[in-house]
Formats: sequence, C-alpha cells, structure tokens
Amino acid sequence: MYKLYTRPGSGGFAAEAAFLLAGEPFEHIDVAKTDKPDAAFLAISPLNQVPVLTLPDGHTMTESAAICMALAERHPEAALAPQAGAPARADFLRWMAFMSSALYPAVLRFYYAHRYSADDGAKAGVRKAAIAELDRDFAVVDKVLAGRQWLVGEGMTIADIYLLMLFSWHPEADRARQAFANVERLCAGLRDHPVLAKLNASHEMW
Ligand SMILES: N[C@@H](CCC(=O)N[C@@H](CS)C(=O)NCC(=O)O)C(=O)O
Repeated sequence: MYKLYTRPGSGGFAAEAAFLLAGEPFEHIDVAKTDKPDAAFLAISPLNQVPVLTLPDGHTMTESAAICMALAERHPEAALAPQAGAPARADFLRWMAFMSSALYPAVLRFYYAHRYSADDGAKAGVRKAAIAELDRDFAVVDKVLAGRQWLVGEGMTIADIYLLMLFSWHPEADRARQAFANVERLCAGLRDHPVLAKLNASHEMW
C-alpha cells in the first residue's frame, strides 16, 4: 500500500486529493512540525519537509509536484493529467514545473523568511519581495486562464488542484482574489468540489 507523510495545511493537500480522486487507498502518516526531526524521517526527507510518498514497492519520493505527477501516471483512469502524447501534456508539464519552481518557493520565502537572509533585520524585506514575486507569478497564470475553464486541456486535472493549494497560501488572500479574477474563478469552483471541500475540513486551506 502507498504511504503518504503529510500534515494539515501543507503541500500534502494536493497529493491527498490525488489519492481521493483516484479512489486509491493509502496509509496517512501525520508528521508533526518540528525543528528536531527524527532520524527515520530525515532518511526519507532530507530537508525535513512534507509531503513524502512511499510507493507500494518501498521506493520513496519527495517533491509535491513529482508526487502528483507520479500518481497521475500510475492511475490514468482518474484522468488527473493529460496522457503522455496528448496535446495538453506539454502544457501540463509546463505548469506543474512553473508552479513548483516559481510559485511554491515564493510561498516558502514568505513563511520561512528567516531562512533567506543571514541578517535578522531583513525578514520584512524578504516577505515583501516574496509577495511581489507571488503577484508576478499569479499574474502569468491569470493571463493564461483568460477564457479557459481549466489550466490545461478540457477537464480538471491535478494541476488545477495544485494551483488552488498555492493560491490558498497567498498571504494577502482577499487582495489576491480581487487581483487575479481568472485564478479566483477556477479556485471558487474547486472549493465547492465535494472531494476537495471534504479534504479542506482537515487542511483548512480556505
Ligand atoms: N519542494 C517541496 C517543498 C515542500 C515544503 O516546503 N513543505 C513544507 C510544508 S508545505 C514543509 O514541510 N516545511 C517544513 C520545513 O521546511 O521545515 C515540495 O514541493 O514538496
């Protein structure tokens, strides 16, 4: 059976959503937030971060986007991603990489500002720059969503749920919802999705 190491309100949200939408059972392991992780967890997550996925064969992987893409690939019947070779596949890969390499790190810079400068007095500036970067990146996604219901292809994919997760973390949520109306339109629909609404009861993302 799969094992997912996760925590409420974390990047485990998208991976848990993938499991629920695929109807695939998994062992849910809640990892408490601590600066002194145990050695066993560090062995599978060297940066002491969640989510972490252990596959049924015992192989372990970190990185939320990679976990989502692996689950989509292993459970094609759930249509969590366009299949390899499908026209929307390139868009799917592009936006999953964009979200995990541009948006997610900007979120981390805001919430873990102390890690991004050796100067204690720099935290406010790091946070301000993180918000500016989030706005710049969400503006890119917002533009692409103009006239589109979904981020890629013609149906909901795990990329939309990944976007919902990141958008929920915007530190100025009310302003962001106004500023990025296309992202908000997509996210508003997803907040009512029965599986995601239920998952949010434990994650409290919105
Ligand atoms: N690049 C990683 C980032 C994961 C990450 O930063 N997870 C956060 C929760 S959302 C975490 O575990 N933070 C604890 C820490 O960094 O100490 C991914 O996409 O999975």
